[in-house]
Amino acid sequence: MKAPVRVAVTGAAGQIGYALLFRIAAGDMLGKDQPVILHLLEITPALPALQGVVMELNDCAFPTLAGIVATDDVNVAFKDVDYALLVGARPRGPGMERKDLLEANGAIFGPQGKALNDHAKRDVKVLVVGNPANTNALIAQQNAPDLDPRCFTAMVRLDHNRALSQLAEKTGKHTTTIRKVTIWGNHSSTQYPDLHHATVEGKPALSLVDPAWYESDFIPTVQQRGAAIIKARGASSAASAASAAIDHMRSWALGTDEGDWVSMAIPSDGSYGIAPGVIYGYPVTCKDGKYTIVQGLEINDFSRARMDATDKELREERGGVEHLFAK
Ligand code: NAX
Repeated sequence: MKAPVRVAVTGAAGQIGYALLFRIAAGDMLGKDQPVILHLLEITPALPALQGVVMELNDCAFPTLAGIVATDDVNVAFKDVDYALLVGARPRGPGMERKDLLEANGAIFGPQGKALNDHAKRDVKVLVVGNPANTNALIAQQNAPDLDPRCFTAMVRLDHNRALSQLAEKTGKHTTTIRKVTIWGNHSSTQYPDLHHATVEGKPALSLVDPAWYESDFIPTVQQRGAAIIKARGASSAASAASAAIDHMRSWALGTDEGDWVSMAIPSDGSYGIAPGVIYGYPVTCKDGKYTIVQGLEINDFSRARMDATDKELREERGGVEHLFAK
């Protein structure tokens, strides 16, 4: 067994938290040889429920669970953490405008960014799941001036996995035969699920499906999948979101497969004409705990328009939260 690492999870008593913590504790995220100390953050009224989750975690007697810190103090939650999964967020309430939603989340992710800045390990890997995930990640990043901006990422891996599953179903092949799917941009309905570089059993994906299916069925289905789950289940995606969060962190920490890539929302750096300043979904490979944007992909007019539309939305969101950035 390696020395334990510290993994913070916010919103730990929520529904994604309940699907996530047991898998992290069981070694699904960082490996069966990597003990973890869980740092669980909740708001004060949810502490009793969180205690119940802690009791259940202990009752699993996981070999890789080396300790639990449960708290409502963000400074305790992020002390010396190596990984931080920011799941807790303010959902949109009845009559709430987009502006109010961004503001309410700013009040969560600004202080959390500052606490990470002050207390986390200098190479902390931060994944924001709570929506609006990309812009919440940006707020946290902009309140952590002493950390490398690249420590902050947001989750488009659920969208990536949804794209794999739709394409697998259409082609009658297993998801494991699919490579090089990309989710560009925002985790919202403007995201662009791109199959132009994807392969199924080594064949170009777009040679196996009707272009009309790709444009009018696949893209909107992936974009609207979250809403479809809410309609069917009466609650938002939880186990699949938790599973995608595990996938995101595992790829980042342990690396991506040779000949494939994953989608991560990361600070834009001008690659593919997306100017710096937003947290944008890109195709990336990971090695030795670092991610690198896949370069040199050909982008046609169809893709360009969609990549720019989701970028535009992210910059509008940014415009609504810039006053929350640390000076
Ligand atoms: P729940 O409402 O079940 O749980 C959220 C938990 O966060 C609650 O227990 C709440 O007490 C806690 N919380 C609120 N403010 C907090 C704070 N300041 N510090 C610590 N904890 C706090 O929501 P759940 O279904 O778990 O979803 C969590 C977030 O994930 C939501 O914002 C949701 O929109 C987002 N999602 C993101 C997805 C993605 O792909 N990026 C997909 C799934 C999900 O919709």
